[in-house]
Amino acid sequence: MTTIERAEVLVAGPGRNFVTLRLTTSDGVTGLGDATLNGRELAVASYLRDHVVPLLIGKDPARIEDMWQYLYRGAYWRRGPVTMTAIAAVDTALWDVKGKVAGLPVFQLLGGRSREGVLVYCHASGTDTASLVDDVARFRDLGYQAVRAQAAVPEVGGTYGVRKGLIYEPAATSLPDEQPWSTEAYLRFAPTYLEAVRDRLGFDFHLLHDVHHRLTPIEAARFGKRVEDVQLFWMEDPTPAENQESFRLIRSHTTTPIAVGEVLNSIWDVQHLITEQLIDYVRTTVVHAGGITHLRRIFDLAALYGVRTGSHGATDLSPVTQSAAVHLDLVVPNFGIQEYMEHAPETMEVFRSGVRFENGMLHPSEEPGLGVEYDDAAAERFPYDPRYLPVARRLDGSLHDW
Ligand code: KDG
Ligand code: MG
Repeated sequence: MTTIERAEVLVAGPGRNFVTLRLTTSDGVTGLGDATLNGRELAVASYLRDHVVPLLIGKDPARIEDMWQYLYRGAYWRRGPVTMTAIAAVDTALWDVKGKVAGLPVFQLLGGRSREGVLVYCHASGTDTASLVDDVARFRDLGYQAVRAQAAVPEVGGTYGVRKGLIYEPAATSLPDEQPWSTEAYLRFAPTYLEAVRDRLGFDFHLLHDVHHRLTPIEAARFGKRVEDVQLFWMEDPTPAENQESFRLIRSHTTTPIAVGEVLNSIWDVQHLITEQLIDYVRTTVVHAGGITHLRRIFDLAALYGVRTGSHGATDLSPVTQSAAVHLDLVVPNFGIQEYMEHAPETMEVFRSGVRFENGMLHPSEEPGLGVEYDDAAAERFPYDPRYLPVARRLDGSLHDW
């Protein structure tokens, strides 16, 4: 019987930090899984190295579903970002292996194409309204059909989602940066820049906005209602989702579509949001929600309730996750959109990926498996360097949701 012979946890910082699991079978087939949890990377590396790798050696790599159940139920301690990211890495690597063994790209194993490409949205930002509008126009010129728009709120300086250079990277400091926040200033300003984008550039593209958990439910309801004429594709994470019930209040006040899920890790975390139709798009991802196997389960549940997919795809999700997402997006009937941020050139030196962008869409490679290779020699040049995401403080000094 073919077995898993080797499991390596690879930690490197090419442009930013990534944790990657590489499995090698007794037949010499390798598979990659992303295990990156931004700002908490080594917790997952240890979970894998110390508690999962010993369980993998000698097991049958073909039994993906059984391995998922073994790592989930067998741990006794369930759910949470660290556990679900570790399970995701194993699951993704096993799908990569299965594809290579079968000689087929993973999307073929998942049921084959439902569409020709995967519609993506990119990140436009600006330090004020004028520079934001220019940035949205620039992305439209590059062929993007969907653009997320964020601008710095004048009264509070730096704000979530505003790029410094060409690459947006919020985990930029060796201790968490402390950023000021004023809900009042945001609520006054954000609707005006979204309106300016529509006034200048029209309605023939999708416009998205990420609230990034900054509002209470009633504030989010007011925001959603205020921007209805802008016709957002979605407002993302209008309020923290620990309390799934709070979305009922937002829903009852506005027709602006709602997207939630990038920090959620399991089907149970999104169960009521989906079955009670409190959201329109579910943003759970391969890497933080238990891998391809579990994400497919979430997406299938969502399909029953008319909820579409819109997976997280920021740069802290490695090119392995990006490729796995594109394979799954190509197949599921209720696909909505995929987030896409270009990785830093250093990242792409380590992860050789066959995913390509064309006319506002991503396309997977036709190579067997996921079509991503890890370059060990390149990774050696980029050691792990601890980085934290910022925190947000209200103007009175108290901590806010970042
Ligand atoms: O690690 C956190 C980032 O991935 C997150 O802040 C990005 O909100 C985000 C998004 O929508 O891409
Ligand atoms: Mg987000």
